Amino acid sequence: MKEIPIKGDEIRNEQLLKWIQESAALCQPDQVYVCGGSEDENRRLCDEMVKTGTFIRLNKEKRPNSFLARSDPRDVARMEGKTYVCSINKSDAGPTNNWVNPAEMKETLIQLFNGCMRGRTMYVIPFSMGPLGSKIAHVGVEITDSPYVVVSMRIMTRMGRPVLNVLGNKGSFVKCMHSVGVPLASGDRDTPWPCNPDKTYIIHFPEERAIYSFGSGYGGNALLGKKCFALRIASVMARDEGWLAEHMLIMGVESPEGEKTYLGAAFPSACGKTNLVMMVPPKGFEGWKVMTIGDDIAWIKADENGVLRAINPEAGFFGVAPGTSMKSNPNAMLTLNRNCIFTNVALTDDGDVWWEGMTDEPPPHLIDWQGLDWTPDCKRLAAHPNARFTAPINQCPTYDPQWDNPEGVPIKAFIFGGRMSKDVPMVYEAFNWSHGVYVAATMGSEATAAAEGQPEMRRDPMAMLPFCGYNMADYWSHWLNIGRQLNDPPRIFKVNWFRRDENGRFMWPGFGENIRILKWIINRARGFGYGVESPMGFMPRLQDICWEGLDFDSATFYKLMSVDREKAKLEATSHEELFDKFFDRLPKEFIHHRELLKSRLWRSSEVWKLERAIF
Ligand code: SAT
Ligand code: MN
Repeated sequence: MKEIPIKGDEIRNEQLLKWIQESAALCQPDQVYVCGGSEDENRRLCDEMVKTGTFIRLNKEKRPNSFLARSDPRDVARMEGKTYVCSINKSDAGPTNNWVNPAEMKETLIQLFNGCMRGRTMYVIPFSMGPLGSKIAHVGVEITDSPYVVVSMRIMTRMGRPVLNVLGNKGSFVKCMHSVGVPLASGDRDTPWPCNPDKTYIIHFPEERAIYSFGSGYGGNALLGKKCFALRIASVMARDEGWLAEHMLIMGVESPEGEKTYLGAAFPSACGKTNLVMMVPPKGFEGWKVMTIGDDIAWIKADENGVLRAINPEAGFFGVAPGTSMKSNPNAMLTLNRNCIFTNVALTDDGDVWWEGMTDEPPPHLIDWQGLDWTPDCKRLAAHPNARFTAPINQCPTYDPQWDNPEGVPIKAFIFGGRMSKDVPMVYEAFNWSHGVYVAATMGSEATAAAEGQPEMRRDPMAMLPFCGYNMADYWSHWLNIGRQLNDPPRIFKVNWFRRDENGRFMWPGFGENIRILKWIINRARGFGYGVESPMGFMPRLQDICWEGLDFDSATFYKLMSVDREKAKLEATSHEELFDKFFDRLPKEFIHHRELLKSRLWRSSEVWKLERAIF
């Protein structure tokens, strides 16, 4: 067999060297390149991609060091139907994950990967999820044949030589193997976005802490540090080791008195986590500061004092571009002014980017995400609805230097939110930890563009449905257990910014105004701040929210907060449908919480009306 040269940084870790050699023998690339992560290396890869047509260099004055990539139109989002969790026992993957016997899946894998990198370079990307050397962080190594993945991982993670140093000779790492699945015969011309949609597989072996992804080059399918490692594999590591890996943003909110509170908030993909985490406090909230630790994933561990501390394992944003504007999210726009990768957005005539919602008036002419001429009257979207930006976190004006603190930040409250146009109130607080876990486990959300082929509304427990690497019922038990071990567990809140009126209009302005709700949450979490008991949990009355600077109609507030008792009964009853799927492992507490909720709802509404403002 021909010897495949290994170029780039030197590998001293025995296990890693062995894995590289085995992978090269299987995938048969022309060469292997170990990424050191330097500026020079990045420049060279970007220049090469400009030559091959994968990248279009954007206007150097307007967006220095930034590029546009257009994916194959068949490869534009996460593919949940092609994602597998291959635990040894099927029941450990649970009813919400696709499962195939790992031995069988490995046979498929070997066939898929055999020779799959012919004619290409195999890149080795050492990366750390979390601050280098942090006790909460972990190292991964991604092998890929996509230079787009390399430069994206350089933004999204701490990547390169320093990670090899942390790994040392004997350290262990999560194996992340990726191929676009399009080998090249000599003389073949490559396409700008090679991919293999018919043979796409995103496979996790939780016990081995290994990931194999084939056929897609897009986002969470290919940047394996993100959903595959930091959520699916890490959730299993967290179960085994007693911590939490969550689909949560981490933000700090500082009051004018200088009191800083950190919150973790879970929302399904494309529900505005990036907007929330870098919001601009509105009129009436002068002196308040919002600081950004992360917009997507949190790793959370109790310290020796029993305080939950969180790190953001990532180093970049992979955010939804459409809808982002100087009005909706100026801090995101300012983050994007240099050193960014844009995927599937439109190109302006002066070499800049554009997407729906960026400006009130679209430019008169664009090249759309598929490379076609576009004018405002052509009735097509200029950017794909799941078009994304990849940007370094430390360019964000609200960047919190605590992001790189290896100890993490102390979490005071957890917030869970879905996208629900009706029936779910804007905010309430769970009665206690286990009730909060129940509320989070039963949350629902309406479909977004981030994943292909979702039903209109689905239950998305903790926003983890597509990301939990093990049986969801065990995951709930794990959450319950974590709470039991804490002296003063964070308070748990449920929010819904997306409620609409009879005419389909959003009832709540959202964005910066959300800080009014956060302020109530923070006050409650700190043990003061008024709330009344309702059948759902504690709720603020109109006078419990700070309305300074906003003229908000009280009737709309009560509408936002109201719950139709009959619908709430139906909803509580329908939790059974979810629970039935997990009958053998469902935490018993959940049955009790459901019965308690029902009995609260079944009480005469007159009583509630007298005692409480809302129901
Ligand atoms: O999984 S991705 O990172 O591609 C997008 C998402 O679901 O948030
Ligand atoms: Mn996400």
